[in-house]
Amino acid sequence: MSRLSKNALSALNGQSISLPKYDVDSLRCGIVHLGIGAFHRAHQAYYTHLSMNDTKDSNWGIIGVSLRRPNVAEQMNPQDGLYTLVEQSNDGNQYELVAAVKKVLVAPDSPKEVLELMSNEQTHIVSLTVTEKGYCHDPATGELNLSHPDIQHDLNNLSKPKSAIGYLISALYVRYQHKLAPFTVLCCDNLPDNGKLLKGLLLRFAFELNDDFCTWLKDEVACPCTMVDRIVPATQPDDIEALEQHLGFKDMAMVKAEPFKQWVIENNFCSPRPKWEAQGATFVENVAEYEDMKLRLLNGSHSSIAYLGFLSDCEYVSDVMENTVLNQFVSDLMEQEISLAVKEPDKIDIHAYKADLRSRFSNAALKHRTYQIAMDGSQKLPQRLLNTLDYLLKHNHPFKRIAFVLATWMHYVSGKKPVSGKKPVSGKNTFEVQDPLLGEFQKIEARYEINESNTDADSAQKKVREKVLAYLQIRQIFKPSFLQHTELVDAITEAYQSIKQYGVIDSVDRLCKSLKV
Ligand code: CS2
Repeated sequence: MSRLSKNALSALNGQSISLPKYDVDSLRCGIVHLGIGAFHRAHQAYYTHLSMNDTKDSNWGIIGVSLRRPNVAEQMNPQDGLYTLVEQSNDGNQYELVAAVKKVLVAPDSPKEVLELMSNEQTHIVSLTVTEKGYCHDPATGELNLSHPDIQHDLNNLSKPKSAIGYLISALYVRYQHKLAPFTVLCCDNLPDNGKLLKGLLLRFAFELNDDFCTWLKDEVACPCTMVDRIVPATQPDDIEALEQHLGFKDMAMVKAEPFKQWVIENNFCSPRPKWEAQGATFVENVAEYEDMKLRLLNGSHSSIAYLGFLSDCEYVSDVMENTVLNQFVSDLMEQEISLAVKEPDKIDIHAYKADLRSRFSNAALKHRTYQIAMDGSQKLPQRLLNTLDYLLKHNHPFKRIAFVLATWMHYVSGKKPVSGKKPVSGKNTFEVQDPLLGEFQKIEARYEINESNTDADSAQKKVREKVLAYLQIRQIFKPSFLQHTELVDAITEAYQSIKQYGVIDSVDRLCKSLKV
């Protein structure tokens, strides 16, 4: 079967796939995107594609950059950057061919080319989806981790950087030195106040370089905050096969996504930009309330679903929603705890928003793996659940469900599924934990595993408490105040012990009953 490329376009005409309405051969690039994964292709690149469809011009093409691996370049470049977006719902699939990405560069192979592009005045926007850990910061404090090996490297090798921060600084420094207009830095990762946070990291790095540059960066470079939303599971080999059956072409760069999409952007650009608002993006003066709502309700529930679900043998998010006990837990978590720490933003009906979330999580056509969401918890928990928890504790609001999720996460990071006496987990009991702080978790596990054996019930309980405290002492994740909150430590310890004894689902059931009394 032949590979999708520009040559295939005429054969696709008339098939059940929407084709670009702009001239794909004359794509000019105004955007460089760092971290071109599936999410960018299904979200920002798709909005840009819709915008070019609308205006029929091809002025806003994108050059994608991968900061580490060559796989996306290998998927996209042989296809002239083309890819299919497959929107999946229980009503069936919708297919759209996207041509907004001109090519993909692999930064470690061509750092000079990437920097030249970013330094060129034709580039108006540099956007990013480099995941939470790509910012080389401490998630608990939001500060740049100056001892991060990539930051250390970049401070000494600015012409051949490794990190996203290094690339941004290096290109902005050239623009500053040559008195060129800056580009807008558009952060599209799930971090609170993402634009502000990124600007803080850039300024911290620039402070090490040059004072005047620091001032220029502060005054001239806009880093709008954004709230991005679309559920985009990783593409699996059988998705590519199914699409091949449908299209008659092999598309190695396809992405699948839910039909829903949302983008709220701070109205703060220092450069021209596409008219994304004509495609449903919302421009506002302050994104914080939208961002908090999304991070806390959607992502907070998502991570909870991932840990509870994965340890209960639910492969997909929709499997969790099909389980009555877990489904009820997710609803109660949103209604009884998270919602207390969320303000309703302008023009949003929060009840409808939550109902939509439940139905989006239940989309069984989407096959979104709990394991995928569970990765990098150390980078995700602070903005998804811990800021909420902090608020709940300060206001004396209920918090036991979040404490339960934390206990589940503490089991998860051990890399072993808890085996309850009643229901042994099916399949393999151990699994690989993907997290930049895995080394820390392993140290804690090793310390307490030895001590846990051959102990009576009382000292076992004491050991569990010590283990919980050891996790809560990880400064990059948890606020020091959590350690002082006895009720919180008790609740996590109790939940941890219960999961060990009864497994996740029975423990959830017990917790729900105890909270309803
Ligand atoms: C998910 C998000 O993988 C994860 O951690 O929670 O990627 C989620 O699907 C998106 O933020 C939805 O907008």
